[in-house]
Amino acid sequence: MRLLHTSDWHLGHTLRDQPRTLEHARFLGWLLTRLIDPVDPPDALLVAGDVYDSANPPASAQAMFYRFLSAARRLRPQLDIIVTGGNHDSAARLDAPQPLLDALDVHVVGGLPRHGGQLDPARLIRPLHGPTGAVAAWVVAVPFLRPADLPRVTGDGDPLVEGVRAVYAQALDLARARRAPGQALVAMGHCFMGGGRLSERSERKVLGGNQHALPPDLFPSDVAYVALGHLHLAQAVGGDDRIRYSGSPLPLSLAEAHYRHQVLQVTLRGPDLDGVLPLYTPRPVPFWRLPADGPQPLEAVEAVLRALPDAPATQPPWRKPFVEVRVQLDGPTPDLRRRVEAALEGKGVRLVRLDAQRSGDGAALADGDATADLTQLTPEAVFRRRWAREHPGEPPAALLKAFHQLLDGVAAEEDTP
Ligand SMILES: [Mn+2]
Repeated sequence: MRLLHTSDWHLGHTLRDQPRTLEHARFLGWLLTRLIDPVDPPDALLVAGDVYDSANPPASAQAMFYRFLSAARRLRPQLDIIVTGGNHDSAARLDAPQPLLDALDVHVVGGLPRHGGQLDPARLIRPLHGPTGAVAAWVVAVPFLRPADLPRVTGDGDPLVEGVRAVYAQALDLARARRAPGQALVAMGHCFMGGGRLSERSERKVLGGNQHALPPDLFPSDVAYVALGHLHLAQAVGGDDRIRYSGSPLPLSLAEAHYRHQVLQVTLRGPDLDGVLPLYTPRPVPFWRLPADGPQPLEAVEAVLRALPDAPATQPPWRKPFVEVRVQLDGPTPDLRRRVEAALEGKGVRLVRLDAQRSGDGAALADGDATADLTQLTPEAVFRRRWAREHPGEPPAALLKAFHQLLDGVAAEEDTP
């Protein structure tokens, strides 16, 4: 049987106030075409968390999600659709429409299901049907686990890691008990596994950071495939082909511009993994970091930006490239943003990040004098240290004079009762 594994849609995401709505609509439209691919249509769709970008997604993002589910069901009446919650999702919000989604036969697990205060593992497991309609696999659909969700486990080992292990063990045991010979075991999760590569800016560390990276041995060798969400770069964990992040379908920060965004087509043969194939997602909006080979002095950067082709007259606003501009500064440049924006005039791009690197020595205010105490430094000394952090040489006399005028003004205000 074939699974499509995807995650980290982050519907409702904005990049510096720029909506991603039409990019998401493009992706979901593309995904619908994959569901009805005449050559290799999937038998199940697994969405491993971070459906939404925030716990309070805009109504438009929720409408997009429901429109997708309803279209998917209409196009593929027999498709198994399993969705789990991520750390960006509100578990309760994902779970709230379950009575309606039950009618569509869409299985959503927003948060860890409980019954009478106890984990209810039966809600975590679902049969997956192969092309003939017979059960071909069982999925253990575990959502993002918050520390408060975890069972208390005593004994050796980190209590959080062992709590996660206990949840998977209980659910996997139940799935093992239900499956017939020849049926595969599949797990889902939204977590940070040891050995994964992080994106620079768009993933939050979960379960308290790196020290809580989960070990791949949560998934014994009888688990044919593990569909993970959370890391935005598609990757197999620790070189194990079975345990995979599909990555996000769209770049969610400029740092992800060079990822090859994808969903994964997973083939199971009987109880075993047969193969994993990346299906690359469309990238309707270019992401540019300029200059391409790193920060340069402002004049050189302005030349690079002015040399960009002018925007085609027919370009709709949502297709304008997202741009990060990287500048090397060697002194104060109060009109930096204005100059960059002027150089980009007419280029039809969206400036989402202006990265100014300064050639000062980068020292902290108290560097070189560990005993320095703000109460023992004059305001001018603090000002000089702050200057030295970002700029070479002494501060200009006019700037010092302006600083003292401000200081006198503040002192005069403090004197007034
Ligand atoms: Mn995410």
